[in-house]
Amino acid sequence: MADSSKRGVCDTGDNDGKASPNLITKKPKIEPGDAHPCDLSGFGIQKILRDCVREKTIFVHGKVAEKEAVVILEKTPFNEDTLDELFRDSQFTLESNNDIYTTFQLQPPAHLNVIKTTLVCPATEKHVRKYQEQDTVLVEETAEDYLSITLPFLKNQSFSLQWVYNILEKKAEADRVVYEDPDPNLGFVLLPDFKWDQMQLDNLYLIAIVHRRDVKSLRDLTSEHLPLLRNIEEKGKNAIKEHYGIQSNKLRVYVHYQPSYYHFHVHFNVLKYDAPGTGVEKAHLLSNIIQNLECDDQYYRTRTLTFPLRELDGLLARFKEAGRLYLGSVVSQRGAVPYSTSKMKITRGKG
Ligand code: M7G
Repeated sequence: MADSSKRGVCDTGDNDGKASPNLITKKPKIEPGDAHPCDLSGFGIQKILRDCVREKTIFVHGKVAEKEAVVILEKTPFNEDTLDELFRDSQFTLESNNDIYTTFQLQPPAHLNVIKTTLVCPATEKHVRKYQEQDTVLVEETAEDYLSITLPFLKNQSFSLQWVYNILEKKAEADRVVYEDPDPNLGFVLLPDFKWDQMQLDNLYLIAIVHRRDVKSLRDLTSEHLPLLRNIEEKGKNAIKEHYGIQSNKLRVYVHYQPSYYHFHVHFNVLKYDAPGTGVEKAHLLSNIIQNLECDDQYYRTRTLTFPLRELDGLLARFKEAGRLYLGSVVSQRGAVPYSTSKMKITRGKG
């Protein structure tokens, strides 16, 4: 079994989200003006794609050195470990004072005033659409719809998986890997998700990416994959406990359907973090997936699966073209899908 090299965080048992100061791993510093692909000093803003006031995140479309780009700026949670420093070293400007109530503007030292920034460059039109504000509708995809509409669409139109292969082949993010099981069938790489800045545990978010390349999504899973799924659940949770001191019952472990990237992966985040994409219409708990496959090995190959699609998503257009949308929602065929009732045991009380 591969190593789960500890980097930084001390194991304090259940630490309730309190980060050790060692949580932050050393990151290369990029100064403004550096000839680096991430130099955003000349970023030309074209359009605000989405401004999430509550999440304090803004998605901006623009150009970096003539290339299409999307930049995501996000204000991150407070780090309890740096609060002392924040009070000690900030400049305070009085705003108002009334009786026992006083408001200030607090200007923290630069290193405590960091904005998590994600750059996608060159961004495709699909990336721009992914981040754009848009209405969402629920789609009910029968097993047949999957084969005739979704599968052909995703074979041609899905996002590149290059970043995934780079991780699996240690060509990128190798220093961020928290745990790896190298087994070609059961193995996976566990590392911090893009969305997590690793500054505090309150928004801990990791992904487990499987080594095997033949599982696109939830739809492909059968009981053949149970050992893989159980392995990810058990070893992923253990690694997080060991590395970050977070108990498994404080983790949300799930799979998206539809995912953005059709190489099987599992999301791990802390329960108290209301991460994007955790709604019931998109997230499937890994423990439920395992139980469903234990009951019916063809569960995900035969069921009608419901998921949200945004109005500019090409897949939604395909459902419309196929006549599978009706007045803004999908024509439901759930009743028409054969499902093995012999496997259901219904117990009814007397009377
Ligand atoms: P998904 O369910 O396919 O799609 O999850 P979603 O983006 O709609 O959630 C893919 C996950 O991989 C997301 O949580 C992304 O934040 C994460 N992710 C995407 N990229 C391109 C990267 C990357 O380059 N590195 C890492 N570590 N995570 C990524």
